[in-house]
Amino acid sequence: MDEDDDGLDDEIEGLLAERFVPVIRFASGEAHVKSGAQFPGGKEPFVAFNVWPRKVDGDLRINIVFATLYTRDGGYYSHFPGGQGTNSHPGDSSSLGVELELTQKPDGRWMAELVYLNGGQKWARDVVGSD
Ligand SMILES: [Ca+2]
Ligand SMILES: [Ca+2]
Repeated sequence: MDEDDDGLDDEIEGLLAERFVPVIRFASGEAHVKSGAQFPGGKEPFVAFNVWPRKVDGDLRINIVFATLYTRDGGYYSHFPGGQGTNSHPGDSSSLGVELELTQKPDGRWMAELVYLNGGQKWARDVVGSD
């Protein structure tokens, strides 16, 4: 099924997003990340995604943008005037993106490999790894 009519099966979109969702780790003292059954996976952030294919020099690429949504920002920022926690506020969101390269193997199976992670700047796969 391709409900968004982008030429890529929506189930494949979901599988790729599940496989390539970035892992976000927090400091052990992070006090503002919420947990509970209301969050998929049991804790924040709530992650939504958008997947779309595109051609780059004849090769098939897949772009995925992950929106990471939080109920509260604890105001932790290393350079904020006033010190840590002074910019605390409800809600917060950011996004991360990945670009994947799809290649078809001789046995007919498709393989997806990370090309880069985009979190404000592009990080190539040799920097961030592909696992
Ligand atoms: Ca689709
Ligand atoms: Ca799509």
